[in-house]
Amino acid sequence: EFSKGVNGLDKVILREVRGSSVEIYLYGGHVTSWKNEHGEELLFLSSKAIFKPPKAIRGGIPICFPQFAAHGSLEQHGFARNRFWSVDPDPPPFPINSSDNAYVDLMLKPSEEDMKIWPHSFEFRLRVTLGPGGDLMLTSRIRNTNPDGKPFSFTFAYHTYFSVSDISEVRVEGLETLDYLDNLSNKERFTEQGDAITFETEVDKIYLSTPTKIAILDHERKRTFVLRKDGLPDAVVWNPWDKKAKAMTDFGDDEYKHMLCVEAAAIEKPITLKPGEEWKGRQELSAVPSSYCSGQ
Ligand code: TA6
Repeated sequence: EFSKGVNGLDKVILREVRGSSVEIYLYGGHVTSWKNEHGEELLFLSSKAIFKPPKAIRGGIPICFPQFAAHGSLEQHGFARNRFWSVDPDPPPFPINSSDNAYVDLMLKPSEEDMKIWPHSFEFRLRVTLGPGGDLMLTSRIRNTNPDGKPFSFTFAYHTYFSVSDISEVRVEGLETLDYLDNLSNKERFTEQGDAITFETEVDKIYLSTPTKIAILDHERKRTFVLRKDGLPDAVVWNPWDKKAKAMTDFGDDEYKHMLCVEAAAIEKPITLKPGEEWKGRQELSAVPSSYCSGQ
């Protein structure tokens, strides 16, 4: 259903019969809440998040498009997360459109202003789906609608902030032995160790050619997040830790202890679309009791 969120910003709430729910702000096409059937919040949203354009909302699932990170003329992580999206008037038939899903279709097209900083026309359709078991799915379809025959290239990420009880009790499985670019040492390329990743300091790594499934285990809450992705070969893992946390005005000093970003992305190899071509990038999140997932 539609309702008004913080500062009167429009948001959509999806509900599922067993009680799970998702909230999406039209500002940024930004998922800010994903609750399980017990009403437990599964995503991190900073208590100091600023719900005021042009600042991106700190937490949930920011959409990074047409660029991940900062280089060239575009602002950090592009501009999709800083724009007002609309409800898609005529969504394309999505294959996962089974009747027991709750979903909403949002659409973003560039404004005249946007065309000045990124001279391409596109249609970005985002479907947010809450499945019968409380799974959260995001499907992005981006089409090049340039009238002048020009292709364009972009990088992309679902910048997902997971809520965790205590970052020092969290393990990530699925990225062992992979190569990554370390954002903390000038994007130098390293190879990850052979066992699950744990956290005791700032991490900002872009893992390359990652598997379609990544698990984030929260020991204390006996909960495992499973991230499944399609069309998104890379995965960013980020925790700002204490120093960077203090430097962010829209982030509580201690909040780094209760969040971890694991971001399904396409970064190393930008995606190029010719006019008329469409790219699809999907991520599916589920939260399962840890016993279910250990050793899988
Ligand atoms: O997720 C990795 C990252 O690129 C970090 O380097 C950090 O900048 C983070 O994104 C947050 O970026 P933001 O623009 O949302 O503050």
